[in-house]
Amino acid sequence: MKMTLRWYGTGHDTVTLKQIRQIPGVTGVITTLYDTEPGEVWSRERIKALKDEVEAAGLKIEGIESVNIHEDIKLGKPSRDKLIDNYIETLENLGKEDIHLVCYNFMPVFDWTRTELARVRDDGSTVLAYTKRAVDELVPEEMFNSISGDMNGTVMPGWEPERMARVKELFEEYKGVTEEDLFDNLKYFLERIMPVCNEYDINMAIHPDDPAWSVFGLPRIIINEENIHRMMDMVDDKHNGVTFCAGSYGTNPNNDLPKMIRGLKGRIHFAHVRNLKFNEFDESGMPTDFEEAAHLSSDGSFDLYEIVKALYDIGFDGPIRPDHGRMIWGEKAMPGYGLYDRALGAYYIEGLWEAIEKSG
Ligand code: DNO
Repeated sequence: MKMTLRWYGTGHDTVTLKQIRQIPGVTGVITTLYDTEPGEVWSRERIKALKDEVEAAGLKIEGIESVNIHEDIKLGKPSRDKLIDNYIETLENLGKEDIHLVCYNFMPVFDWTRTELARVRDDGSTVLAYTKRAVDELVPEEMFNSISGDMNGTVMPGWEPERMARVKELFEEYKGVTEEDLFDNLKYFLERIMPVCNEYDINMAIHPDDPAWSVFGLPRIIINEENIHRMMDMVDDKHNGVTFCAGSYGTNPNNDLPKMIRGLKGRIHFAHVRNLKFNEFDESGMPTDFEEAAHLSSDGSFDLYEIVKALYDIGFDGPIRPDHGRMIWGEKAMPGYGLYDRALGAYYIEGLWEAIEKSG
């Protein structure tokens, strides 16, 4: 594995490349052109400038998270062909700059969903949290308003104000769009981009829906083992793979994370490793309240040793990153993406990896 940290770019991130370079074992970043809109072509010049900046700091771009997919592609509208042409051009430009991993998601309207960005835990740290009650009571347009005050002046991925301004309209467009439609539209997109991925050896790593169930009645498909395999089988190409995000799949306790990892050998192109803490469940055993914990197994509900061991056992050699961290030590940063707790997370995962390697 290659240990990395997500970095949003100068001017968008409170964390600097210089700081990232000082976390032991971190050799690369996962980054993006944060100010581009879905559907826009990323120019080779801008990609090169970003790459030069990262390399000057002694790091490497190990992948892009995300090149976002325009809603018209997810909706299967006629305008999708031109938008997919643009996506292909972006992939070509990334390939020419020797970047071979792209993380993306196929979630309608919202990226990840949380109801709080700064829930205070017993130790005084703050974390992102989700309560079903709040989702049931809120109308989607209000969700952004109710949490935006806690963003610490940053713009969170998937919650850009432009996108939020269109939420109502987007909900109208998704009326009647089923999970089957979404699978069809994803297949169409993947079939069109696979030739360029093969030409430039670009691994596409779909990010799961977070949380791994439908929110606000919108269809969500990348939520469990069965659906991931369906997604890979419908366009069977090794470049059509996944981002294994423990925190997203793990929201559903029926997803056996180590087992899922073992079944995805060769197709996990990128790993997000983090922990969650479940606080309440409904009668069917589904969580109705969870919060993000420290990476350490004993702080949350997941066994991080088993997750890292499964990745080790399948010979995972791609980029891995700690995922959302708690906000600690007075840091003011994008919720989930401060420096301190993610650095602790990286160090912990590296420790687990070293111990597994040496005892194996
Ligand atoms: C949130 C992230 C997501 C993820 C995208 C990938 O913190 O896990 O925003 O980057 O869904 O496209």
